[in-house]
Amino acid sequence: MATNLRVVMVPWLAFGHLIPFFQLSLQLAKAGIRVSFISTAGIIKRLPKVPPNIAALVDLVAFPLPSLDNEQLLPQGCEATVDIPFEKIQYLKVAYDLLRHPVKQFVVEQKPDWILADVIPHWVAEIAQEHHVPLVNFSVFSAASLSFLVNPSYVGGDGQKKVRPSPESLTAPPDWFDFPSTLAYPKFLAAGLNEGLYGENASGIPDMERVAKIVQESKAFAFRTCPEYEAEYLNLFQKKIGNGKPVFPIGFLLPEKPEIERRGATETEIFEWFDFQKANSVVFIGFGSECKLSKEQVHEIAHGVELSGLPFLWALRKPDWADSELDALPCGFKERTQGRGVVFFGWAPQLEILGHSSIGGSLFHSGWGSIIETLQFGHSLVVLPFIIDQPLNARLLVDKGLAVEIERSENGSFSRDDMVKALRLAMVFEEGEKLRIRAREAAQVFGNRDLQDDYLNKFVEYLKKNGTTNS
Ligand SMILES: *[C@@H]1O[C@H](CO)[C@@H](O)[C@H](O)[C@H]1NC(C)=O
Ligand SMILES: *[C@@H]1O[C@H](CO)[C@@H](O)[C@H](O)[C@H]1NC(C)=O
Ligand SMILES: CC(=O)N[C@H]1CO[C@H](CO)[C@@H](O)[C@@H]1O
Ligand SMILES: CC(=O)N[C@H]1CO[C@H](CO)[C@@H](O)[C@@H]1O
Repeated sequence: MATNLRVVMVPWLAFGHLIPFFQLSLQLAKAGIRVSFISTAGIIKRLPKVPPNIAALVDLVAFPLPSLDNEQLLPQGCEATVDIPFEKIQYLKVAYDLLRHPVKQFVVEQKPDWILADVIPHWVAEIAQEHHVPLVNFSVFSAASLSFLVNPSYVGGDGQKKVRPSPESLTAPPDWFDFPSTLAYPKFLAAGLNEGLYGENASGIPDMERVAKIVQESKAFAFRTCPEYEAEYLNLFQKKIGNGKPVFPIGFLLPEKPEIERRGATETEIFEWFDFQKANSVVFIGFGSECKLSKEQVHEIAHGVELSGLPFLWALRKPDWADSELDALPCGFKERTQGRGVVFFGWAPQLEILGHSSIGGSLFHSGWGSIIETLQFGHSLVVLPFIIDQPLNARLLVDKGLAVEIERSENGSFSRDDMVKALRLAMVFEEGEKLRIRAREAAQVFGNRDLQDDYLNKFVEYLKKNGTTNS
């Protein structure tokens, strides 16, 4: 089964990117492809273990993260976006861009057949071109989100005049969409997002310019998705943005069922508590680690969950503004929800929790990775999006009848009463039955390993046939 094919992976330093790149590395190794996964030394230590049967094919390449002249801009030991506040991410990009030299050296020495890159390392496009290694952009976002975010006139080829779009343009479906769609950002997010995409920032290169370089040099695009969910957007991406280059839906890269190692005391308690709950009755609540919620937001969520009367399990990291775990929640919340709900601080075994039969729904930020993890079990979704692609993902889920989105005011605030309505609709109200049925049906796609493996295999075939060695 082993081939001589060698692939280099260059993911961005966010766990929402690192983990899918890591999963893809394991899958390619299973197909006999040799993979070099490039990251920083600190990140490599934080990755899951490579299963022993494929360890020989997965090379975890650890370069030290270059330090900045001004160390205050990026504290030592902070190597992933989750380690730093949002405003510091620009400095992480500055340090990350300095990896250009060791990565180039690595490519020169190793002469891989393919490079699979994220968009943040735009310099990989130059390395690929200079050393004649074909490049594939692997997107950890859905095709719908990228079709919206990547502006074809901005990324399309050299010589074109690049006009920075207005924030208002993000509040409606873009004019390159050639079918009806409801994808759009709420006004309160548009200005910040537009600045994030097109603003220069400390690294001197806007994110959309990074995207443009990678898009132009890529021979093909790979998406962590499948056409059963969003064929229309995959086609749109190929036509309008990918310039007709091959676009591969490579399936959801479902993680293997986690091996249950020893459980800590809190985890044991939770799973024992689960066993007393009715099937499909408990709401899982989790907002990931990248969006840092304010005190008002966390407290409003808490009040909404409390007033909903539903059993819940909330995975919450202690926010920076809270002095202690207890201080993160409204006064008396714990006592008032005793027996009905559990707040789990620290790292929660999310996949194992979502797979438990007592879970019936999820209240979350609608990040793409979490959507995949949740829908594979067919849970009903209640979405409250905050950053980057989350609002677009939420819209698409609502369009497809798979989620209820919590109402927001003009300034982005949301109320406990709207949360109660959305939660009860998704979990118990008669009117929500259709939604619950659709979500259960979605598991036949999202949780279907055979289907997902078929898509991945088509991509593997392409890598094997169309790399440097054979082209
Ligand atoms: C945001 O809007 C809500 C509802 O319209 C209002 O009650 C609240 O005071 C506003 N918050 C801010 C910070 O302006
Ligand atoms: C890959 O290569 C094969 C033959 O080498 C060719 O027929 C095929 O069109 C190529 N596929 C793509 C998607 O470029
Ligand atoms: C054009 C394209 O597909 N770009 C994507 C490449 O992959 C990164 C990482 O997921 C995305 O952020 C890009 O938008
Ligand atoms: C120096 C600079 O331009 N900083 C901006 C970088 O981007 C973030 C997020 O969009 C802004 O908040 C900073 O002001």
